[in-house]
Amino acid sequence: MGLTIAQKIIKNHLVCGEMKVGEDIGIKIDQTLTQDATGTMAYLEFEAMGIDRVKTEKSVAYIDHNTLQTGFENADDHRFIRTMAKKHGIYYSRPGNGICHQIHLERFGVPGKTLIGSDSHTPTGGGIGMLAMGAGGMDVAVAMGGGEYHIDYPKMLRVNLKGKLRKFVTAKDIILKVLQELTVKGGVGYIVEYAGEGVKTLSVPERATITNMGAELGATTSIFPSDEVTREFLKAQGREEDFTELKSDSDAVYDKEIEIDLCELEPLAACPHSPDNIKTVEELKGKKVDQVLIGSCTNSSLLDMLKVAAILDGKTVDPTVSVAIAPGSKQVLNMLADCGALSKIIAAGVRVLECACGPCIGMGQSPNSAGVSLRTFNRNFLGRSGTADASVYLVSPETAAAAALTGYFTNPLTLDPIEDIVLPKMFKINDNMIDPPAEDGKDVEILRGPNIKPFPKAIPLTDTVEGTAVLKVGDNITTDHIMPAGAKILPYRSNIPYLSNFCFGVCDKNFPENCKKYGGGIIIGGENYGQGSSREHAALVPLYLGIKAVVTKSFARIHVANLINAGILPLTFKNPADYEKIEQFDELCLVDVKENIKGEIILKNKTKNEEYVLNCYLSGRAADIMLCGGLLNYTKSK
Ligand code: MIC
Ligand code: SF4
Repeated sequence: MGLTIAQKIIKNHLVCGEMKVGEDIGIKIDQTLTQDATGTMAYLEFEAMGIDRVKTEKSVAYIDHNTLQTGFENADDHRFIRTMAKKHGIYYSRPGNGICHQIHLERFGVPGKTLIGSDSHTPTGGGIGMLAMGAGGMDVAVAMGGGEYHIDYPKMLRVNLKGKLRKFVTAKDIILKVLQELTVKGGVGYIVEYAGEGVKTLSVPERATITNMGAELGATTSIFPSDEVTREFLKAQGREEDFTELKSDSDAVYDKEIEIDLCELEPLAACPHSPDNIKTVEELKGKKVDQVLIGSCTNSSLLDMLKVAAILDGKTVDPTVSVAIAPGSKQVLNMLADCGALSKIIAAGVRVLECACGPCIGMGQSPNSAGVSLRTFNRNFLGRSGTADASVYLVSPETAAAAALTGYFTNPLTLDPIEDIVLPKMFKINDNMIDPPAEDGKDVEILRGPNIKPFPKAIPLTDTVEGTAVLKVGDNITTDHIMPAGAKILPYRSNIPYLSNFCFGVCDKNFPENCKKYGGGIIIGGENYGQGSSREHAALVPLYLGIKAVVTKSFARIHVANLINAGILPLTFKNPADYEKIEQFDELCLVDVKENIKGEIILKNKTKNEEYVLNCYLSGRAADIMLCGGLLNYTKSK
């Protein structure tokens, strides 16, 4: 039987386990990346493992999230990460150099290699044919130390792209269409592969927009073939030697297939507050817009920015709209400046932000009260923009630019024609904001600031787990609900005790207090609990607050791994209807936990005098991690 692209890469990297759907497999990791909002914790964890130098082919530490320095905290974290990188053999991308995923694609990504990153949008690398996955910081720390990365062997989903996009209909509209078809949980348990004649019509940055936002499907990752388009991109980045061709076998078998006719695709928008709440821009036409933001790891490539410049050329943005751009990297910004496109953008009245995540993670640019914000980003979860009652829509750069000019949702198909924009034959290559590690890190001193506090240590599992149902939440709870981000809270990513005051703030302001009152407890959740970010803080902070188990209808992939790594029991209802029977503050008790960790566990509801059956089904390794009390203890014990 033939293999898919992802199956070929997995086969080449398989360390343990069988390539059978649902089985736990361990794969060798060639490259890792971290960003600063998850990086401090990941490097503290790496340090706790006591390894001198990373064992990967390439590891890169990026500073891109916490770049708003309103106090010493973020700058201290940057300095800590810089010295850790220098000492332990990691490349360091300085603040201002750009967003991790954009730079990794430009300067480091290699087709056919494996990459994990402490950021859920690491699948951006699938745009050049990498098997690139988001992971918790602890998993990245283990991979830096040479350990394999574990996933459940996924099913394969093929998206057939037919035909060619019309002008002003974009790669963003393709992934929004896929989200409409599959929803935010439709990708769980799958790797999504793109195929068909439409593939060759898409450039690498366009492919990367699609694989980037595959994170919103809940997929393990997404991947494109590596073909002549990939070779041209790598050549233009001065890295043609990194090219290898990758395609699926003609008799490869997929578990599911969908088809998208690019010729018929319309400009789309994801409406508040979920990336799968899709409408056509035509349906939204005429709706007033207050803010337009162009950037983020989804849409901040040179190609995206050049299109925006061409649309805005010689015009002025509507006076009632605040418009800003954040180019994805120094390379993009530098090239925009060189070719005069930046000048067109500035002349039109756009606010130019630094090359970083910025508003995408609520680091500035919060919209006005009840504001309508059009963003070329990938997430529009409630409250993420920093304005609780704002309505955030996710759109393409073309749709964003059209609204910037008119002040209303405007179908970009009605715009004046612009010239065809193609990628340059050669990008401007200047890696002077990427510091290589020291040859020998022995003498490098690690510099720590006072905000860096030790992370909570998991405790080995006990046979009986008692606890109050301190919180009950519904379906599709995101990591932004569990551990919100934003400019005010993000500086405390290395200070779990302080961060804990904000845990679940969007759902229940009293959650931290209740945890203190009841000595922690158990969380009850619905479907797809923990979707979104890879932030392990969404597990470490509940651990700090004394959460012992999370019982849901289903979990998102990265979050469930983070819970296991933190030694918190992830359990699902055997009968989903039992979810209804538990109320907040019921007294619960899990019995014979250790014995049944690979099977079914009984939950006793002492308040209601009822019993429910829960699935635990941890693989051999995951069960051992739980029994040891988390991944760090497990890794040390080996
Ligand atoms: C995000 O887009 O939510 C983030 C911020 O990049 C996160 C990582 C984090 O929480 O630091 C992600 O996607 O994993
Ligand atoms: Fe940064 Fe936003 Fe991308 Fe997350 S989604 S990595 S915050 S740009």
